[in-house]
Amino acid sequence: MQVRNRVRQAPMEWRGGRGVIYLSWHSVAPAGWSVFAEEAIAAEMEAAAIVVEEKYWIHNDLFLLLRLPSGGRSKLEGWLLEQAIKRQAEWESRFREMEELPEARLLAGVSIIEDNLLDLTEQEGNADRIYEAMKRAMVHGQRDGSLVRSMKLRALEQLIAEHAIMSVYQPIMSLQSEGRSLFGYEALARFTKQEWFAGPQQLFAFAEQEGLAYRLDRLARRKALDGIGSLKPEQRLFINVQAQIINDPHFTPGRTLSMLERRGLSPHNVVFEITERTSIDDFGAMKKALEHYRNQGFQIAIDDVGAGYSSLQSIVELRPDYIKVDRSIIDRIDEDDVKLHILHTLVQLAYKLDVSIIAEGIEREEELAAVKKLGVHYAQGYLLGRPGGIQ
Ligand code: G
Ligand code: MN
Repeated sequence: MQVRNRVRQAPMEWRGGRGVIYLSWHSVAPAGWSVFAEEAIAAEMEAAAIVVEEKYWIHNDLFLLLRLPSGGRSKLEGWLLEQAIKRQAEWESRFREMEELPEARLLAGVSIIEDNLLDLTEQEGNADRIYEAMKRAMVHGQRDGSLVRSMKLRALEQLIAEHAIMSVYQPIMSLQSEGRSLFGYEALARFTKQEWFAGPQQLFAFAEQEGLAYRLDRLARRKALDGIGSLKPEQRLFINVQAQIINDPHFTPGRTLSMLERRGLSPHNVVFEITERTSIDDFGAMKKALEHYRNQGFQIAIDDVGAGYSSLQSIVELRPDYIKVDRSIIDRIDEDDVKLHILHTLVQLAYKLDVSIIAEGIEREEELAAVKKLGVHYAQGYLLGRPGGIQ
């Protein structure tokens, strides 16, 4: 293995940070890559878009040593990631097209060299730091999609730090009396800044993957309670909590209680909707945690029943007060006998267990009529009300 290009001495006057971008084609031997890359970099330099201080080729892997603008580490990291993502995406698509390699993937990673305070003219140490940075960029780039993941993580951390989250409320209607009456609302989190995520669900899923689910959930719960100023004492507020949250030492009712009391409400107004994104593996611990809340008057709903990841076991083990039937069962239920049978069975079960059923995702009058006819107690969906403010 031969490393071409030697480290050149950096100019005296410059004291900004530096960063490395690593680029490597996954499982192809890209014949024209080095010519392509050299030309692309020359064009970038010409346009003064980036300053490439040095290029290092190791076989077909390319390491670019870039000058970064001045600023704190976080700002430099954001800038470098943005530059890298742009080049990775653009060069990948251009090179794929040129070489007719539609499947080829360009892996990319970055790292920062924190040397702004050091004298860059000191050759010794400088080369070591560059080599260490090359290794870090290479490790970062080994996983497909590393740059985007890092960007998402930054965006998520920023969102949590800035509390860039709000709550909207979707009405839940009672079907038990003639006509429809308002039973309560489900609080749904909305993010004010989420350019890196398709929607709230993707954001929550990513947070879970990165171990930030607890913090995001806690923030969403607080925001949900912040907006309930006009909830009436007889109305219920349904708040989503992920099943895993019971492991969170901060998940204690104390704060929720005092927040409710300040608003003239009590635990009887609040229903925790348990969502099973991954299966619950310790029902014992879950039951114990929920017992604590129930003793204070909070109620429990099992969310998304009938969807892939939610199990009947949670109904057996947790004995909820409400069962929320997933909208996949409700969608066109009036035209599907199997769906009707499933809901009918769940309704029978609910009556036997003395539990209430809520049908989610009602979008059409026919669906509403069908669930009402089966004896479903409550309904929610765009037909009955979009997520919005509390009326
Ligand atoms: O999993 P959970 O039931 O908490 O999901 C709530 C999500 O479903 C929210 O993002 C909400 O906007 C959405 N939603 C609510 N009602 C409807 C509906 O009638 N149709 C569809 N497609 N989505 C709905
Ligand atoms: Mn829900």
